[in-house]
Amino acid sequence: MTDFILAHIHKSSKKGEKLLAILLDPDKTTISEIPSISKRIENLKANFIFVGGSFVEKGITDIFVQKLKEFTNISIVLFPGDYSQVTNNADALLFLSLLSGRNPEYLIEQQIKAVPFLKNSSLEIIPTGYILIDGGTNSSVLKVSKTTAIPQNNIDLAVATAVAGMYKGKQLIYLEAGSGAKFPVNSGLISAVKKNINIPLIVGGGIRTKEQLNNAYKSGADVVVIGTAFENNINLSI
Ligand code: 1GP
Repeated sequence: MTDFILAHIHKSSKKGEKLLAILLDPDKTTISEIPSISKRIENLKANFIFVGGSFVEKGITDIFVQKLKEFTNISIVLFPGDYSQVTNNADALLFLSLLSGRNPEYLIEQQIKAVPFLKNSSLEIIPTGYILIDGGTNSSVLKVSKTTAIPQNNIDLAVATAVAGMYKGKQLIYLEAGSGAKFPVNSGLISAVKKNINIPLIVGGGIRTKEQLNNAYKSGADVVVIGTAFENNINLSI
């Protein structure tokens, strides 16, 4: 097991260099699109490709990541909706705990189920506190996890949740407004969380424009994740 990706994020965070991840959902992208998609991701100078989704069929992620590897050298980080999406073909795995929810399935059960897949694995495993913030839609993560999101104005709860995650040993905090969110996580919330943790911060959900991207960066996001805007707009320039 190596720690290249987390080390990369830490180093960039210290230097104030902002990182971009493009999220690909194997349920929404076909294998035949991978060559052109890889080129588009390289043109955007993304640092990472996150791969995952809420409803991905078993075995698909494995083939999907293998194919991506043929067309790009960008690091591939698994962002799995469930344990069956774990594949050794990627570079790293966000080992997520859904800290904003109270459903044991996503706090510990899925993690236990993932262990047999991780035996002898060379994946870099990154303990990540995953926190859902209300993005104005009933997102897939909310539906699947049967949890509720933290309201955008409950900054104290979002901060306390992130700090608890850090004390529990998480190496990254991920603030998620949900894929296709109407509005991304607000700047006040991002900056309050950032001020209270000393681990890197990922922000995603509903980011569609350069302005929203820069806003998240300025507020304290070290890594921003863009999925829907990339999927829907082949001319996306950010
Ligand atoms: C990753 O869910 C996000 O955190 C991606 O959200 O699809 O809205 O960009 P979008």
